[in-house]
Amino acid sequence: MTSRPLVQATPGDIAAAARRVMARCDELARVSAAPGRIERVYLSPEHARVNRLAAEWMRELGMRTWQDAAGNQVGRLGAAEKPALLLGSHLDTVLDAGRYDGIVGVLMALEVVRLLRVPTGDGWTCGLPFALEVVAFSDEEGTRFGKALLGSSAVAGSWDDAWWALQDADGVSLRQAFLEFGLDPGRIDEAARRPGEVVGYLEAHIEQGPELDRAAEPLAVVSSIASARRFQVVVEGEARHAGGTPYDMRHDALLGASEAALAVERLCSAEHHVIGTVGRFEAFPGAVNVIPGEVRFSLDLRGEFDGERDRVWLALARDLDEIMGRRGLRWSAREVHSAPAVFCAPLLQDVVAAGIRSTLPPRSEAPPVIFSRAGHDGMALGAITDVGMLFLRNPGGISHHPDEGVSTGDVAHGIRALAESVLQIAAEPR
Ligand code: HGY
Ligand code: MN
Ligand code: MN
Repeated sequence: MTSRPLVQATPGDIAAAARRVMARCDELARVSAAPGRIERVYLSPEHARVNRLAAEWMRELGMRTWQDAAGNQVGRLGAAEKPALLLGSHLDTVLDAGRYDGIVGVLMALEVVRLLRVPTGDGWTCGLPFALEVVAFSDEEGTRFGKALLGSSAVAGSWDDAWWALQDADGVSLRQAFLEFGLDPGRIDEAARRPGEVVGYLEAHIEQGPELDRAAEPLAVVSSIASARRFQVVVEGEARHAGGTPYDMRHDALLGASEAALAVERLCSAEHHVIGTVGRFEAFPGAVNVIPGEVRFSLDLRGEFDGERDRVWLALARDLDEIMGRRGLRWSAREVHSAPAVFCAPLLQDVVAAGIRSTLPPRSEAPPVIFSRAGHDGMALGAITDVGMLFLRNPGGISHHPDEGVSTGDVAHGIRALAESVLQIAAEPR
């Protein structure tokens, strides 16, 4: 690691790059399935449109571009025989999303390529010991099919054929959606990278919480990414007349499920780094004058360590047995997503810290280091390569919401820090 900054860009270059990132975030925000809000899910027409835009911006930089077998949009600069350092993030969104979650990381990665590329006689190349690739992952959120990290799981070679049967809210299977998007399910393995092809994965992302804002810090090193498990829980009771059924005869699925949701809050808030959320909650038959006979709700459970997370899940299962037994209800849970915690590689944490130092005023204390409660594509990439992440301050810490934010100034710092991180990796003895 060298303490002398390696990036040669002028403040004007960096400021122009940050302005371009912010303008392109606004442009991509207009590609949505729902007017007036941002909604872009896997294998949708909107996914295809942002891939075309990203490919165009990659080609402008002289990158070779392709859409891989899982619908990820990829750009590469550098000799074909070199392994690649992967940069990037995701372009898919949650429902009614903000415009920076994932998006800003893809666009910052493109600006790093712009800063580090070197001209050749008829184009550009990458003068580093590795090639640079920018990957715009296609499904980090799992919004459409419930299973997250589908695009990055394909790149990591961990695709599970059981996922083909996953269905979206309209009953369209993942297999059918692939075919309609123009992808061949039989070729999914072609998206997989062999470990020797990749030297690492480095992602810039907004912090999806308030820590940096509260600390008045623009950037942070990420230490690890929380492990995740997602469940679809069903509570079954008895639908009956809302007026004629006395309380001692009721088996109200909604009240049992409501106690369950409160148990999630009680158990998780007693833990240091386990977080549980009930995000979707549906009562059936859903008539105002019928006692709900069935409730289906989602559970998103995360933890800094897999074991802590799993211990809370077992405690919750015991609570659900007690609640439903007391109320004469039945419950079941289907796990729809699971990803282990990923600990960012020490070398990549160090280069990200060096990158942060290179762009901020000299300081005695080390840059902030944050545990990411949010999930990221690095959770999948961790299976094949070292992962590093740079967080950018998000004013108010709001995310997965239209008010999600990041400042142009912090994006400028982030671009310089990310570029410096790449050069620090390149300077490492190989
Ligand atoms: O859910 C998450 O934590 C991420 O934003 N997909
Ligand atoms: Mn994200
Ligand atoms: Mn997200």
